[in-house]
Amino acid sequence: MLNIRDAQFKLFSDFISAHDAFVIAGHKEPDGDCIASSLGLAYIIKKFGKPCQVLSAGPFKRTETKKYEKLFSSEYKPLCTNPEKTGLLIVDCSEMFRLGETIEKQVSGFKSFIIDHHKTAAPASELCILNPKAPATAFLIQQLYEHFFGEPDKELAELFFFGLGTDTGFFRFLDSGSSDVFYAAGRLVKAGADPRSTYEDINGSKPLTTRKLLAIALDRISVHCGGKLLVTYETPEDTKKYGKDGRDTDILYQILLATENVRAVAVFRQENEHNCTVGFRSKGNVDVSAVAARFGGGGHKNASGLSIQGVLDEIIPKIIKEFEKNI
Ligand SMILES: [Mn+2]
Repeated sequence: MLNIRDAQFKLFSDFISAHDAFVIAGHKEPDGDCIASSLGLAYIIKKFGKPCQVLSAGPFKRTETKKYEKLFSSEYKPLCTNPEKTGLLIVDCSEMFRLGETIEKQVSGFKSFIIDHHKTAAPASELCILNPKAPATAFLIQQLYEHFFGEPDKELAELFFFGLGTDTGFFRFLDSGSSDVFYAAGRLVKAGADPRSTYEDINGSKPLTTRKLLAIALDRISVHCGGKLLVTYETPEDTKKYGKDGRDTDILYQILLATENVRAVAVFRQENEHNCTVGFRSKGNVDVSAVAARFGGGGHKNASGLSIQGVLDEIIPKIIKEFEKNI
């Protein structure tokens, strides 16, 4: 079931009624879905006639997110004198730590409501609209808007389309059970969203360095699990040479996963002397969120990741071993 139930609409409107002002916060390193969800929800709160502030810990790394940075703040400013009457709306994540340390510290005292589509074991609040089957949080926020206020205007429709387009890999990740998502996308286009320009916003204008780094990552591919798993990595030297703006991991995953017989890919990055991050993508029923969870990470069945102490030479073999059990 992809659509929000009546009881959940009621839960949400009760939360809005119970508070005088709102803080909206999504996960750190916001992506298009997180941005669209945060700003779309701010639209809704304003329509309800209540003040709200939109927070983000940043950084706004991805090319398509940069123009939205100025609409977010990293510092909470009280909008109402009684903190009991301030509600926290958490979007596109379900745990407080995902907001980023700076934001978490400022908002941890408020009563919260979560709207999210990530699988989670321990949501920060029992007040929530959580649907791991939803392809994007923006898809849930769109439903909230339409339920209470009807058709969105062009600007809001574009924003929701941006969120939906981001998390669905521009509709490539959707299967035959997704008709409700396409109906929702159709309503957005009817309201003025332009698929072609949104696609260009999400996928175009990448710095040339991203292409150079891509070449390095492709050159380093190693093959595991009888050809079902591809692994590659980025060293601190690469990062130094091409900068953090030099990454276009989405296209890297896309190219790797399109390889014959490949079911999963893992991209490793040595962030500093002590720490690595790892991103996983998979196809079909290969559940990479289970692999990520074994090492303290999380995410979706076909897209997950983790941050782990150690160096590439130690971590890569450990994780390949885990894949051998799961693939
Ligand atoms: Mn999302």
